[in-house]
Amino acid sequence: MGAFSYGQNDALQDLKKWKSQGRREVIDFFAREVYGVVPAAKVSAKWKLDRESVLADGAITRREYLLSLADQLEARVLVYLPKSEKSVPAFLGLNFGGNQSLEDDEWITSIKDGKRGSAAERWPVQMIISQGFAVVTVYCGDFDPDHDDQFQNGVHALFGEKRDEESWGTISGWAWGLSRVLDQLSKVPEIDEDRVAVIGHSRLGKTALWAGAFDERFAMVVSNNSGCGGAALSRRRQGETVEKINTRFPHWFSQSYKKFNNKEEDLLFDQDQLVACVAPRPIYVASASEDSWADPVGEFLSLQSAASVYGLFGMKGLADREFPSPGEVLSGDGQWYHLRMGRHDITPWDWERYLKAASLLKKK
Ligand code: GTR
Repeated sequence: MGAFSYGQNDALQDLKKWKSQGRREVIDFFAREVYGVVPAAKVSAKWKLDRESVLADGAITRREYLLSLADQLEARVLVYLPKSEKSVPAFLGLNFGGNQSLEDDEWITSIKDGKRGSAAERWPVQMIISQGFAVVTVYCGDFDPDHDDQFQNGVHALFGEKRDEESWGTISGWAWGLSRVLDQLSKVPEIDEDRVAVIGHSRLGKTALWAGAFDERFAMVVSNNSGCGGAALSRRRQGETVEKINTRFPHWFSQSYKKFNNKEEDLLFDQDQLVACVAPRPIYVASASEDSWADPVGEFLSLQSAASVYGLFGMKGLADREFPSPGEVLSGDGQWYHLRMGRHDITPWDWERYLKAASLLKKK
């Protein structure tokens, strides 16, 4: 496996240039040509505590907040807080199946009578809380439904926009939603909004990466099994390709992304540069050994390539590490990677490692 190198962005030689120009060019490229541009207009936001309950003999406080955008769209935000004298860091991520998928408990407001507790393994709340972190999650469909509906609803409908080639797709809409939740976390006194890690699995791992690369307020990024359009290098064309993803999920990206179908070499920047936009903030990319569709090697090489930007900040990242064997964790300066044994998923095994890496958010 050869080292993968940039070569497109000469700002990579110089920290000042990267900060003043290079990073901006990369973000601009990914907005216009990959995920789609968010309209410039601001929308109003209201944040209201709807309900609260106390669990585990007071060790956990659970709340549902309502985030209302432009008085049109309502997202229900489920929050778990550990008992703590001081404000705590948090993990913020979207969920696939509705907030009720986190726990088999009638208390949680259900999305479309969805199955309760079906994603409990994916969200080991007790474990996360016991390590001193809050959990903040929203059903992704509250921001945009995950199907091709010509952007008639969800966050896209809030702007009355005229769409063009570069208009935002669903992943960009989800990422924007995450930022709108972050805007409000200063109103949750138990959470320190400056220490929020954004996390996601699979399509939501692509979302977490785009959200964290774009919005520098996120203190850490965890992108789990994110594959094509996430951490994996597109130019390798392994597993899912740009053409395959654009065909199966035409609504995820901008229209302009379609021109790279089978033309990955024309991409001005590959996904490694998006990963680099997270620097110097900590990033954890993870793969699963049986998840060849997401191209684990491509996910690793992308992270490793981004180490050159961490290098500009005086951080080593995973620059000189070999691709690991299943079960191995690589921890570098600001960068982490692991290859979990098994299939495409996010499991307590993954979370244990994320929590360990995120412990640096506790020391701030
Ligand atoms: C697959 C898709 C992947 C990944 C995954 C998921 O069908 O090809 O890009 O996002 O779905 O989100 O579970």
